[in-house]
Amino acid sequence: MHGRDASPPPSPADRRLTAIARHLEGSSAVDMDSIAASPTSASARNSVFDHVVRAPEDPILGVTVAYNKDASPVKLNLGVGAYRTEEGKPLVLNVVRRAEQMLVNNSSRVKEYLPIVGLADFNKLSAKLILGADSPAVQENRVTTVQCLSGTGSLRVGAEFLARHYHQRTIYIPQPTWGNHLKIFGLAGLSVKTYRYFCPSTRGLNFQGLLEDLGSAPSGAIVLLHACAHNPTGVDPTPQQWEQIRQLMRSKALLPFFDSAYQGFASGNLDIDAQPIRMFVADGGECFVAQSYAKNMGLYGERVGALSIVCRSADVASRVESQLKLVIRPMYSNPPIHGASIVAMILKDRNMFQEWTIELKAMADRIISMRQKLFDALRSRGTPGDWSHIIKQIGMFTFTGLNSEQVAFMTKEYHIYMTSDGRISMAGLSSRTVPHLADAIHAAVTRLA
Ligand code: PLA
Repeated sequence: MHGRDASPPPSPADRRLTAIARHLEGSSAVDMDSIAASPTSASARNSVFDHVVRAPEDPILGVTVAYNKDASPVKLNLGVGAYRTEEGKPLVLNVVRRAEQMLVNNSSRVKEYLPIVGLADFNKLSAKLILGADSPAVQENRVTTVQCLSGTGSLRVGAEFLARHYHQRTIYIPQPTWGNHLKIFGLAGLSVKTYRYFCPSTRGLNFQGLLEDLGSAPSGAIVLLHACAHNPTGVDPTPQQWEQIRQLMRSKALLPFFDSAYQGFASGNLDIDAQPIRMFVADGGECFVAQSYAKNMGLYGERVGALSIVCRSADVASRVESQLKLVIRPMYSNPPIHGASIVAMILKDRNMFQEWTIELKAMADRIISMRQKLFDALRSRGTPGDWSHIIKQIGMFTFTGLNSEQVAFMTKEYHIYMTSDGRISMAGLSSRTVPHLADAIHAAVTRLA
């Protein structure tokens, strides 16, 4: 066997993935022959990776990289959606600290591997949290839930499962959407298309466009839906619009894949924010849900999340789960235990759950109060334009309407860091920093109209 290439020749699917990966890395196809033939310096000749092109930073996480390099005392990071206190500090919830303390004090706890699908209690409780404690789908064992690496990992495992086992390989994602969606689903081997979602002139939902695009999607296509607090627009359908979307999707057998990264952050209430998902589950049809505890429990770096697949029978659900294990095992074998143990403890204990909902509501309320403060600050400066969308939009972000030139100006002159699409993380603002942001926006829109 030595010296033989054991791998089979690349399949068309492999070649497609490589092409996507190259594209995402920011490099076009690489001509290996011309590299081998071209004269190179002695040191460069030594590397077998000479052809590797420097990739651009991630459009969201790269903002933090740039922010960290800035020495200015007034710098402000409104890029990544991470909650900050009024003092501008990251927050670990009291209830999370308490749960961690109890875990540490319990000497009977060990660090064995979890099963491939993760912590059983965590999975059951996560399904109930998103689908409702009295959900018939949960009671009838029609839901399979697997613990995954936060929201991203849950989306990726769901995407890989669909690419292997679902007859339709096209997924529709909203335009715009969280930037990682395209990459997650594309690299899993699905063909990604967009549906109209946002109307720049009204800064609201393009409901007509959405209905038209989903209405002309091929039967069976997968549709990615943000459960609440749409990222980056902060614009959600109304309950009546959700009902129309549901009817249209079910009539065309479109498969809903919900991304729930902000349960509790939109309204401050966990049940209200889960309502769109529960509407789809209540009709008895299939549904995918990716849940993240990054934001609502502040467990960002612990990477805790879950993928639930609602099926039509318990038998199908258990077969689906057996295949999810085959997806997960060669990816990361099994998920980490610590974060899921914290979540399970909080969801299981009545008092801790109650304490969590209060802390969650306080985070949501602080974000809402920042919206009002920023709106008032722009109004008092007489900043040109209608800024009412700041108070109308929902969740962690405001989609300001600032263009990339204005964003670049604010970063250069005011040391304010945000994504180039004009999205700001309201959770990163405080009463102290609102005037600085308002000054920057005012200067940007008056100088670079
Ligand atoms: N889905 C949506 C809609 C998100 O906004 C995010 C995170 C995730 C999934 C994934 O979160 P998780 O894997 O950490 O659970 N979006 C952030 C961070 C907050 C990021 O880009 O990774 C954002 O700033 O948009």
